[in-house]
Amino acid sequence: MRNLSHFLLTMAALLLSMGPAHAQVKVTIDHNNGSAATSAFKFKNVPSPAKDDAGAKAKLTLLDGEIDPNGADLGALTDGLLPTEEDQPAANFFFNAGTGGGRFRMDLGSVIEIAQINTYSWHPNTRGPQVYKVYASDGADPKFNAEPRGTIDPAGCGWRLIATVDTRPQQGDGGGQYGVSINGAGGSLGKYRYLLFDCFVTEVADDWGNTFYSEIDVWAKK
Ligand SMILES: [Ca+2]
Repeated sequence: MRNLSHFLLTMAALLLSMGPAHAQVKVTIDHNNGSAATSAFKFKNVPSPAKDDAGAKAKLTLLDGEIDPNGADLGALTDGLLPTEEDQPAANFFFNAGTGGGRFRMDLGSVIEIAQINTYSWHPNTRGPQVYKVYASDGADPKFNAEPRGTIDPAGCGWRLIATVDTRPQQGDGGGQYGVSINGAGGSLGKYRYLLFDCFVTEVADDWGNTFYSEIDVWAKK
């Protein structure tokens, strides 16, 4: 039941969060299908994944949920290495089958001005699309909770909601490769040290709704 309630809370939160607070943030979504989806992760608008972004040195911590033992650890998200096929569990991070997603934190080591956050995924069907909320914090708020677990609202303990992402298509199972780029007005999302990704399943019709995340890039403003 925890899974379903997490899912329902999530959907309610997603709807509520699509307000004007995001006016300063632009989310670009690209989707490669068929032969366009290759190990190069080349997209129409979203930049390809990189090895030398600020995310490469980040420390990743699981805050909530279970990692699927058939997949890679959180480190796969920032190693600059990409899957070479559409269904390659060992080259992707994903939460356990039959669970409703989870949370992890990226610690960039110090406060930096973030220009862009890019997230990438690849799977032949329902584990392709991305559904998540990303929060950020500089850690300075006296109420700051570095590890908000479960249903604790990060926005109530020193985190700022940066974007709500949902790349699921209107129709079909959403298979393919996705690139998402989150950009701030004037080339900046703000100055932050921590990012928190609150990830949700793409569907609850079966146990296979947790996204195959291939890489997350964080770019400092130049
Ligand atoms: Ca990277």
